Amino acid sequence: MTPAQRIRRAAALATGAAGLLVLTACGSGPGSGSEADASPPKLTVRDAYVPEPVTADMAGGFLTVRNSGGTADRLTSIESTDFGDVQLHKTVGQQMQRVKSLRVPANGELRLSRGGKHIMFLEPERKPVKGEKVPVTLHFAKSDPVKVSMPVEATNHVPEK
Ligand SMILES: [Cu+2]
Repeated sequence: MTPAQRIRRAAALATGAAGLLVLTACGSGPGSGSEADASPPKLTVRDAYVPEPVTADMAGGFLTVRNSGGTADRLTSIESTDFGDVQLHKTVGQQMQRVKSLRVPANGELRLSRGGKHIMFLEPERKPVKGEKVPVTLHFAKSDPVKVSMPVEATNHVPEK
């Protein structure tokens, strides 16, 4: 949001003249352009794969989101026509925990990998088999959705570095 938009939004929410005065005083002055200087997030996805699951009720998914922009973003949700429920998980000790979103740092990457953060595919339409592809759409807080076709690999597959 630009400072002008923020002021308009805030002004629309404010109900009194006093509030408007305060907001005007807090508005951007010359020289406060730090946010505008940073380039927006620019995302690319690579190394996506789904190990063929051992059981029929869930599967893990891994990929790396690279951000070459100057602003961080967040992976907020994932959907797939092949699964009724897709969650974002992190691993704490031996336990998996659901998280609401995962940060994609500016000029950095979010790496999902075995034993760490991962995609949890639940309620499969049918069990994914090696050689197939799992279509997913990644949703981000700032960037447009990204569609990825995740290849199903062998259960013990480890990606090359
Ligand atoms: Cu999990």
